[in-house]
Amino acid sequence: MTGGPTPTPIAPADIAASAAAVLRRNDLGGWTKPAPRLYPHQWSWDSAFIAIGLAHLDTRRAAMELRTLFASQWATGMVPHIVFNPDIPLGSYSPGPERWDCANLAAAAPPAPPHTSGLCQPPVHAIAAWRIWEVAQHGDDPARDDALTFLRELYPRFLAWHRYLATRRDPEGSGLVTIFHPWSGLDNSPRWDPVLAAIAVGDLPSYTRSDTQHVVDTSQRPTTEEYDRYLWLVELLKRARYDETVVYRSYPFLVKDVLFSGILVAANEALLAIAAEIKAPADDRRLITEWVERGRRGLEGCWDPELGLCLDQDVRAGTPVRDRTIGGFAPLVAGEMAPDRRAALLETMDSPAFLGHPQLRWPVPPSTSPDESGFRPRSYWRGPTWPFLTWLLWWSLVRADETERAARLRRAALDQIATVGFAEYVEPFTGEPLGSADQSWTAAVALDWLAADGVS
Ligand code: 2M8
Repeated sequence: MTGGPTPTPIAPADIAASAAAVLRRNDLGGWTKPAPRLYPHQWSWDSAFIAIGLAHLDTRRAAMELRTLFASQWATGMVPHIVFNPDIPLGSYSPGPERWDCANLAAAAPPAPPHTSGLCQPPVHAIAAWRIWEVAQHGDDPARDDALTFLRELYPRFLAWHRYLATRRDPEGSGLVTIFHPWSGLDNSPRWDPVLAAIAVGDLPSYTRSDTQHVVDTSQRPTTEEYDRYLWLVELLKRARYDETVVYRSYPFLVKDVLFSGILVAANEALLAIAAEIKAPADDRRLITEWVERGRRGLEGCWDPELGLCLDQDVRAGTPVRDRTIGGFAPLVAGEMAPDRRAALLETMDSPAFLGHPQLRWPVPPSTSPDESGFRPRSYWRGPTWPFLTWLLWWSLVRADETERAARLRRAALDQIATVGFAEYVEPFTGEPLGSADQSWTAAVALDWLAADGVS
């Protein structure tokens, strides 16, 4: 048990080998756990980032990471946010499969085991698959053939996943994905505070948290009040038998998540590239192009000129959530902005509210702006920096041809890793590593950054 990982400085030349060793240690066969003890199951978007890192070690193993995850895809196309490891005792992680009870309640859940959760996380998967394909181009012929087979095999699954998000999670056709729970990526971000505040917790069956047994400094994790609400929302989803139509009718937490939506746009562009490579039907390509355009229009409608950021929308209240968080950079992730929009977003990024904050130990983005009242530098998604999200912004800057900025961000991120190791998240001012040590996606993005330099 730790209060936070001990900083383990790594010589820059050893980062690639150390990162590979982390991924090897967390490898459970065909998939990788996000962290040695805190997260013992397969998580959806962790696996996508992990596959990006694994691609630089072994493209076949990287492909396997996504194959394993998509084997638990629901009949609706949803990719569950957790696929539970059947080999570990109940209680090792909570809420566990017995609490979700998806196989029993949800008509669309796949046969269990493995059991799954009933939520989903941002669709980074097609982006990862395309990265695997790109890396395989530098390999031998059999590796390239296998990568093409993988793209052909997974393409219909990616399409079903994106279709699910474009329909059941966007019945309004707004281009924006509706999330049903804070466990959709950025768990206790202040982005969800006003929505959660309006929710009264009912008769909640008792539960025991496992996270605070691994991270004993509880200030680094969500509070009890937050956990009560998370678990209460799960109870409500169970009552709706995880049916999106029922959820949409009566459920209190419906948020148009701009970061999730921006990632979907980028993932749809990756899917278009995959569709072209495998010569998918023209109708598919037209549909995916429509999703890309609709997504960008949706994000455009969430722009807040005063904050210079894009804002999530509380569907029930019909209001934007006016918080400055990393989620506000969604249009950069989605790509292709009008020049004035792009300039405004980059200005916000460079401003003291984000990378230009004078107290930052490294100029990497905090999850919440230090200027926000909800900012907490040690609390999970309320302020710390998350290296995999630094990677997402870096990747988006590269795509946007912001070469200089991207290079600066990458240098700062690698310096952070060399100083504190592969921490789950990092206190933005002091540089203290927080959460779990040896977090897989931190190691994975380090490998991708190094490959961008030809170092690994
Ligand atoms: C965190 O989420 C889980 C719940 O899904 C947790 O707090 O127990 C988040 O950081 C999430 O984005 C991440 O995928 C997961 C595993 O790393 O941990």
